[in-house]
Amino acid sequence: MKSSNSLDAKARQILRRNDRGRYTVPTADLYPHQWNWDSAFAALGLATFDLDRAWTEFETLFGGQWPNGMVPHILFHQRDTDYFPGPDVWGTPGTVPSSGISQPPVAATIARRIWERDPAGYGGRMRALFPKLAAWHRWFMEWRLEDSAVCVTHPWEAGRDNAPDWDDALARINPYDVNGYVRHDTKCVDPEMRPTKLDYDRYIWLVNRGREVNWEENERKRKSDFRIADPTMTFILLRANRDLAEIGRRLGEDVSMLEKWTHTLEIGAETLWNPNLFSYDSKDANSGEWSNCVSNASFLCWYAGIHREEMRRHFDRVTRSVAFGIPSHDPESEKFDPRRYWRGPVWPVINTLAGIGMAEAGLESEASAVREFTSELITRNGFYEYFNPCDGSPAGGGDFTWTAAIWIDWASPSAGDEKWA
Ligand code: 9WN
Repeated sequence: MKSSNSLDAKARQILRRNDRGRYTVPTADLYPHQWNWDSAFAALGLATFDLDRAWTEFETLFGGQWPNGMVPHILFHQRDTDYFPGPDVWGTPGTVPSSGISQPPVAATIARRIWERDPAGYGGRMRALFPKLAAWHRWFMEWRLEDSAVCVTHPWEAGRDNAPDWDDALARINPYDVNGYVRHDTKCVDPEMRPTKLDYDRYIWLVNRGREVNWEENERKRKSDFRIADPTMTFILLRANRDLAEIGRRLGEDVSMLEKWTHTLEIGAETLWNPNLFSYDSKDANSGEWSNCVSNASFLCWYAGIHREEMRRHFDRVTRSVAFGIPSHDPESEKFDPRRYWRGPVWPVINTLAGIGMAEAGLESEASAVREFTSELITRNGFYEYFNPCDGSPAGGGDFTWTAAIWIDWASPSAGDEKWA
């Protein structure tokens, strides 16, 4: 096992190595472009040793913001890679080639944390970013709400691609016009750790439907090919919106609209309480059906400032069933698969958000357990994308940006205990 000092140094080295100048790739071969929430985490890590570069990361990300406020989930700054699906498949109208969907909006929360390190020095850059963050949040409020909770329109939008949450909705899709493509991901990673071919066909089918309507949100909403209210988006936007309001207050901005949105999202979060499962869950906006999934996103309730004793009990239960928490899907479910991506593996990045929320809610022993799981997984194996919760073995891409970033900021013994808010 490596010492925490040498791991801190290795984490910084990974961030430097994945740095492409004005943005950071999640990992070199598997994901050779700029991903939205990965980039916010990259900024979090970079800020521990290069504040200026951390702000640049956000500026590049928001350089790809669409006129309607949407910030794409991938920005393709260079075209010469064999990543699939690339900009031609997405066929989006933006000036920076991009995907046509978004990703969980962690940016405001992370920007606040970084800004608090040096409010005077970086006030100008925070001020310039503030209206862009607000425009992105407005886009969610305008286009993604269902019963005040936030929906995803593609499994990639939630950032939890093949989570069992989407199985029923995807099963209704017949991917009739998808054929002859070559996957990039399975060239880099064992296919057993990735979504299946049928899942992928449906992801591409959904991209084809978006491209067909030129990614017009009103058309997409009208057709509603896939629309699921989800705890990842709802809890993360709720938290981000509170943080953005706090940033605005400190900048002397009018934050009344942000406060109104927070109130709406608080109501929306409660609509994701599944009374039969006694858990936060995702819900199909088209069919009204619950997914019946206790996922790692369900445990982001504390991060959103919401406490439910039942969730603490689920946490005890799911972490007792595995060697390392938090599994991305309930280990007692028949769909649990400890190696396949979002159907079981532990994701350090979600552990970080959940752990921070638990600490803020005063759940000290749960928060330390999550931090210890994460720290041990990384110390034993390195900076992988995700890990098998049963035996701790590493999975997915290696030398991963957000795993390195959360190590330096949160999981490393040298990171300290300071709370985020
Ligand atoms: C598709 C980059 C991204 C993360 C997502 C994660 C995975 C991509 C993929 O990698 O998604 O966006 O090809 O699987 O699910 O959360 O942002 O790290």
